[in-house]
Amino acid sequence: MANRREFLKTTALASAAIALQSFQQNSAEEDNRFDDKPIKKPIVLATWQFGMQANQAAWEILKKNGRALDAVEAGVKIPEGDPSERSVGYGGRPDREGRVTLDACIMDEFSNIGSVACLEYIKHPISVARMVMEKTPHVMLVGEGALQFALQQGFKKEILLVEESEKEWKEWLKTNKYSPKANIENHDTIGMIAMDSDGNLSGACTTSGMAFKMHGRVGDSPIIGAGLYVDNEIGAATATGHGEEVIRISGSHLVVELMRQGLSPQKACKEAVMRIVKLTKNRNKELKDIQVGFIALNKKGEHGSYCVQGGFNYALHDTSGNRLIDADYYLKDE
Ligand code: SD4
Repeated sequence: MANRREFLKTTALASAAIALQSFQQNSAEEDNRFDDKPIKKPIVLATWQFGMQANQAAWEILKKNGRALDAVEAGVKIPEGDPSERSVGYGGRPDREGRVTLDACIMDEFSNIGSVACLEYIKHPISVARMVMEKTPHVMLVGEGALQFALQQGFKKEILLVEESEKEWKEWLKTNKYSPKANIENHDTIGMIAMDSDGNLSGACTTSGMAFKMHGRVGDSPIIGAGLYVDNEIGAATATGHGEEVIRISGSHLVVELMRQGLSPQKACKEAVMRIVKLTKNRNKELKDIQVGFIALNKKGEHGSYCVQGGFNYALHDTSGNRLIDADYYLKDE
């Protein structure tokens, strides 16, 4: 009997020791995911050159330990409100009917989402998207309904078509064969992703979309999973370029899922672009006519980007300052 008791005691102790060891191993593995370097935060990334100014506005909030959500909204409002930025918000190029229609979405650390598409007359679609997120039971409002909601919320109705954009559109009407063209050097959707000092992630994406698009056309930018995706456990990604191609692969969601599988932000962006490359070739379309760029950030504060063709860059602001980084790209010397 004593022997049996001894045996049971020893076995119980041994199982407890094994359980403890395995718990410690699991915890160590968990920790190892983040043990290389201390996480550099806060941090904010935004597409294109105008991301520099946008980052500065976001940084004002992040440096005071503000929330990433507030930072990304404040950040993208800079190009939205600037009439000289002709592909976002006020001043954006119109559709082929001469109407400025805006797309935007926002996502926070709790996976709250809000979006507006084909919204006219409102300078800051990102703030309307945030209100859709915070004040409605829905996640997306479009066209007339989005405008109606914005006006109810107190947004001002304004003419967004500026002289320059109108001139360009009239010129385009004369010469273009009615096929909307994505300007490869000048794809200027702003997508911004940030991690605040609490380590929480949020993102925002806003655009006037492809210049001279068909009226009613919606790109990737207001579509959660395409133009933007945030998973507070893993990371965040956003896209710029030909929305049709980004939507085809659910681009930003794909980048985040690739990071979940262990890829670095850089490799995840590259893998997503390679998916576009493959599908374009399979569909016998010309890759040289396409530009798509992704930027991504993971929970370790690592970031990366990749695009189809050269010329895409992104602005990065962390505790070492604000700078512009050229994205690596697929179509070299072709
Ligand atoms: C869209 N992704 O509407 C946007 C376009 C873009 O510069 O990035 N334009 O498809």
